[in-house]
Amino acid sequence: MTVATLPNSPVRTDPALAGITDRVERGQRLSAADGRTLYATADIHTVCRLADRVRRRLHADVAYYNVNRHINYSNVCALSCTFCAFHRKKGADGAYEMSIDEVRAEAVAAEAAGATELHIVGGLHPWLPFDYYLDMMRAIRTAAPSLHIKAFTAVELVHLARIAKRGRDGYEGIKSVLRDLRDAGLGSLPGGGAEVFDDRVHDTAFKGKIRAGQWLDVHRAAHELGINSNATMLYGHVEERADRIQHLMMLREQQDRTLAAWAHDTGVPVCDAERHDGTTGPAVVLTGPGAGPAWLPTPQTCNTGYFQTIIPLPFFPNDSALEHLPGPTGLENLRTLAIARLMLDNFPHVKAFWIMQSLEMAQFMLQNGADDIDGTVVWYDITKLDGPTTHQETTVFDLQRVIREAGFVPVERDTLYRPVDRSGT
Ligand code: V47
Repeated sequence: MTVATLPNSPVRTDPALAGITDRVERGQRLSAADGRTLYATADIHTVCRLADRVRRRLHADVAYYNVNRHINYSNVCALSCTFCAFHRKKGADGAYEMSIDEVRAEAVAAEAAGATELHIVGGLHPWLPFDYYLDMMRAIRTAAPSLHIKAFTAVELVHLARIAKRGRDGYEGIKSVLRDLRDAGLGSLPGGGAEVFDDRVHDTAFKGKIRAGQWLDVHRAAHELGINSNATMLYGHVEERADRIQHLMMLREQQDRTLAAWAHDTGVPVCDAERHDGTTGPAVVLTGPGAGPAWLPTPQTCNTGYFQTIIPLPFFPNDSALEHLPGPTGLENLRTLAIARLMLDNFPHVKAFWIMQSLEMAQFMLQNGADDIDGTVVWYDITKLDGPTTHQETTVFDLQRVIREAGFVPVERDTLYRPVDRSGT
């Protein structure tokens, strides 16, 4: 029997990526044009390899998960975003709101099951008063004091400022609502509601929602109050790839401003870089060759809050008004996550949210830029990966298994990325 030999096949890389590779090796910031090149190239291997290089500089072989619960307290929403299959109008079939007692019971059960975090978001409910949200925070804090409450997207917070009659006070109104919620128990903000920072996309897919400037302002206000937050990017619907790059640039610029003083004090490199509007300004780059844990902001070293994590969210068309769209493919999801890692050189973490990406894809993503896969979740109402059920739970054992199989050391973290020590339990 003869065995056919394969012709020599040297690994080929796209020459268009040479400059980007050089910049990543040197720890220089990538431009918007670089971002567009990373999308245009057929050489996805090099894109992923570069993202992995940067990810390993920051986190070596560690990958994070947490033990958490998501609570979607109500799906009643004054808005009708076309990408959203979650919202209902008051009184419509399937519309619900949880009572404070129900939320409290969930919190107690979560704490008893070992959760460290509650992630709470809902629709823009037209008549629940501001006290409902304060009472929710206080009830959780009293009944389950060990839980960190990560709650309310920027969109909800603008709505809360309105119903608390502080909407006319603009930035200060938002800040005072955040202060009240923080004093009642709020610990940090999730990254939802950002969608894609582009006016055309906004008016097509989520008209009526706050625009980019206001979303960024809410997070800026939180950071000024010492509250950490995350950021998302919902992609794969009516936006263009260039819109995604612009979105990432706008997040990056806000983080530059937030981390400038911290970087100066800690010796993290600051250089000049292009901004999304063509001007230049100081840029904080956490991912250069000297990167490592010492280059990561922490609540101990940074006296403001900051963006911790970018979470790229692939659009799920099912049951939404944009159901006719196909949604992004697996490769597009992988590429987008890798590009997010490369462009957001001042974000400590990149999360592959397994609920939307699947555990299987989350493994690939850990090898190509991600360092976090979210947590045990249990109930999740906003998107459904496998059929109609909102029970979407995984175990710590499975989270650890997928992380190990991907070649990483699983580390349980709390919401602020501090390792959780369970040796005494
Ligand atoms: O804001 C809504 C998105 C977000 C759909 O901060 C959809 O750690 C896909 O923000 N297809 C909520 N996405 C989820 C979110 C999140 C998730 C995990 C972790 C964190 C974090 C934040 O889900 C919404 C919206 O952008 N969304 N509908 C859909 N059809």
